[in-house]
Amino acid sequence: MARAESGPGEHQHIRYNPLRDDWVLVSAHRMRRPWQGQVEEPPQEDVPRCDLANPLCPGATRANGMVNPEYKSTFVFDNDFPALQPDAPTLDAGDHPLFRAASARGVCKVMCFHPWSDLTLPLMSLAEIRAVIDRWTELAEELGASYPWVQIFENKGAMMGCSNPHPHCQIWASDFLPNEASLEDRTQRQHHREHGLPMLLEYARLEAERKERVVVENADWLVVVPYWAVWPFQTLLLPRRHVPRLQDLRHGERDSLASIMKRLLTKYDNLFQVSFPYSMGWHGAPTGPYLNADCSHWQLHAHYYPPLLRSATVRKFMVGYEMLAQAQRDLTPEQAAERLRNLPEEHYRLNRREPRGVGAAGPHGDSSRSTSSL
Ligand code: H2U
Ligand code: ZN
Repeated sequence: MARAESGPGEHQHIRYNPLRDDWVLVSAHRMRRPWQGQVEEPPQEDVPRCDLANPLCPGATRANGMVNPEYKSTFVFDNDFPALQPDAPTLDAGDHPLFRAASARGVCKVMCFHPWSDLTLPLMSLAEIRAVIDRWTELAEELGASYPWVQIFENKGAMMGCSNPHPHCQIWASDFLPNEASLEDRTQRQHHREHGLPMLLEYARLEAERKERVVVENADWLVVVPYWAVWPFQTLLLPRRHVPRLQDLRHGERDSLASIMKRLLTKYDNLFQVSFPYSMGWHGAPTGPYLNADCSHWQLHAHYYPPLLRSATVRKFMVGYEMLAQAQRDLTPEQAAERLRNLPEEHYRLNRREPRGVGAAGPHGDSSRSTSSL
């Protein structure tokens, strides 16, 4: 079978994802087809800054009857509807290999990024984003002391299942390696064994040289639409040096991370001039008992998976061929990267006159956010 040549252009081809050990079908010419299918509601733009009916707001009452404190920065609480709980009975292995089960233990937390519901990460100041990164790191370290996997993830926008219009993420820690974690552990371990260096460190170096899939970069970080991206505007955020876990970042790297996140997420919002929906999450070397094991094959990274394809209201569906055969994408990763790269780094909402006049400085106000024009 013929594999993709180095310049596949508009011809359909398949590309290999070394991190998931699978393939994606790239059919760039399909972007020209008409769309008469489902259109989505555009993301909500008129979110009130504070609404006591929103359980994530400071002072609001949550589902379990607890009242949130008047928090001023980040705020972490135990999820009132946790998918994982610390206590679970030990299960028998099952009486047949086709009916296997195992016990699962863990904790689920929710982290509010900011007291204001009308902000999102790209509209927050660098100091406020840095506070989020610091809290992520603390949680990764604290929960990672005993749990093998600490999954930090953000569902942004109703389209990605976000249940509250308030900037927040979730943290699920488990006493087992979830599927994606064990898959990436296997592929990175194998690459390290065969090539002698971490897969994603080598990948970042190559992408930095090749440039065609780079969206934004700074001295410490690189964001690319990966060569094997499945979602139209999927990106991969990578450190330039070998960093196994969030808790291994230096202070300067946390600052440059805040900066590159703000630049990337501003571009995302500017693409269709909406608060861009996505699911994102961090992957790094496993923790708990793995803290004493050799994890040198692991490289910290964040995945961003946005569902939108051609406008604020037309999303990509992962159905049909994707469910039954393999993932397929329409525009090439290079085209997606070029579009994102060419977008301005000033947020579109900061150029727009808003009906609501807002003058108050934020809890961490600094010059990187013009709160008065939000
Ligand atoms: P999502 O927007 O990604 O669904 O995250 C919000 C989480 O907040 C969700 O998992 C939790 C939900 O269980 N939550 C509470 O724990 N208490 C509440 O009062 C509301 C929402
Ligand atoms: Zn990953």
